[in-house]
Amino acid sequence: MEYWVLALCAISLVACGAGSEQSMAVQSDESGSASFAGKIVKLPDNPPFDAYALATFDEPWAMTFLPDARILVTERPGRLFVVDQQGRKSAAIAGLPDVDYGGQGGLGDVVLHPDFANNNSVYISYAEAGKDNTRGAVVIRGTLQLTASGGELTDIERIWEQVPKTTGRGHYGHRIAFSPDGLLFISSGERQKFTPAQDMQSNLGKVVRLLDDGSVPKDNPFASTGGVTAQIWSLGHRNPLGLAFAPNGELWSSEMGPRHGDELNLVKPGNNYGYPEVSNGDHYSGEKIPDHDTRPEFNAPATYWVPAISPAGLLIYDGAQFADWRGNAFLGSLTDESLVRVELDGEQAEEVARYPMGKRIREVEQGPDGAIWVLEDGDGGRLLKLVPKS
Ligand SMILES: [Ca+2]
Ligand SMILES: [Ca+2]
Repeated sequence: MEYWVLALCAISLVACGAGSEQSMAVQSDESGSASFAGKIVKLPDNPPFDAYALATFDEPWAMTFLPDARILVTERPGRLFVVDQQGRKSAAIAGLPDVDYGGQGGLGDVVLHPDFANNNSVYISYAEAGKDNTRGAVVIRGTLQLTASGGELTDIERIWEQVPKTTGRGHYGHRIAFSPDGLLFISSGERQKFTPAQDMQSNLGKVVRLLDDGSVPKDNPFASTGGVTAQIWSLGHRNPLGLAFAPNGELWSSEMGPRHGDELNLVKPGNNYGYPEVSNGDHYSGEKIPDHDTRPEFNAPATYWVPAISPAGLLIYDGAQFADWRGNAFLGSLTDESLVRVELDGEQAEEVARYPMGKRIREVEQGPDGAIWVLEDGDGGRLLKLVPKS
């Protein structure tokens, strides 16, 4: 249905142009990338980019680009779609597991195996139910068989799970990123239970590092301890909803703080990022948490936010379209309804711009042509393509 509406909009500029939005087709740019169709979106504060809305979703959570520039998009209630550069949405991909949808949980991230072009292997995270009203995040991999109208996920294998499962439906984290050398990193939230972030018998409140089949690399910092501890790459995290590698190979993570104190961390092996012992925010109960500077043995964030921005998706930009922004981090802000641009300089980071988007921003990605793409949060969340102002 949506495909035909969009196609009609692309043809008939008058019929679909409503209010502040106008429909238009966009020509190929100088880099020769494919043209795309979309409705131009009026943003609140005249940012240095134009935004085009390509498609809408029911609680979109994550996206990633296929080699042919189509986009995989997850919806938190449990659906996965393929969208092309014209905004045409496939039927929901078949074969996905049932997810525990509710609270902050459901279907989560999707990323491609580094050798996807040859093995069609994708990695997907989601919340699953356990015994006695418990839940936890899981990562699976499967083979993505695409067809003209949609596709199917087959050969599903369980790669990883949060240990232990806990009650509640918050702080799954469950972002996935492959390193430039092909290792699998997963951010794991502390499930709103605080102390697991410092418990080395649990992989909650951690970033874990695995081989692509889910086994543990021998050179992990705690590999010799064995068990779940061997998975741990870094600890003391709260709810790390952003996880991204910079072009120089550094791993960065954005993390929801408690009441204020959101963080951007440079993630290093064996390092402890302090939660819940320290935070530049405080508990929602009003109970104080000592600031990071009281406990120098814990890694302080490269930068932090008081008041909170509630960071979700994270991108370290490396494209040609916004050449001045290469090496900058972009964080999608939920509560501030903005896109936040941060300059990275060694171990330091500094917010340099904030672009109001008028909607909660859940996910940020870079397209193959160097455009910046975002997903709005919630029901009716739009897929937006951001290009330099024409
Ligand atoms: Ca993504
Ligand atoms: Ca911290």
